[in-house]
Amino acid sequence: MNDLENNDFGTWITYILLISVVVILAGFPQVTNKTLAAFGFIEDYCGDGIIQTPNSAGFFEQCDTNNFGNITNCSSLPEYISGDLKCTSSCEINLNNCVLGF
Ligand SMILES: [Ca+2]
Repeated sequence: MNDLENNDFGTWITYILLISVVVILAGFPQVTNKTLAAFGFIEDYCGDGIIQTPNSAGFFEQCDTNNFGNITNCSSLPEYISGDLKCTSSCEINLNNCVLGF
């Protein structure tokens, strides 16, 4: 019985370790680009505040964080009269908050 209890304890420790690894790996992609850049593995990435066409991942960024390049707001775009531009976490311009003119 005592051996069985010890085995149960070992099994729980294993589960806890596995869950910890999964939680750490699940959070890792959020810091990957910054971490890779900090160590010099990549130079240009979505989230560095600079629009690259393309960035190190080969993606042509439309915006980056609060940087929209020559576009200053929704009304600088044809058809739109007001509203706030958003830059998605994948560096694409989101016009959902822009108001269309008529
Ligand atoms: Ca970038």
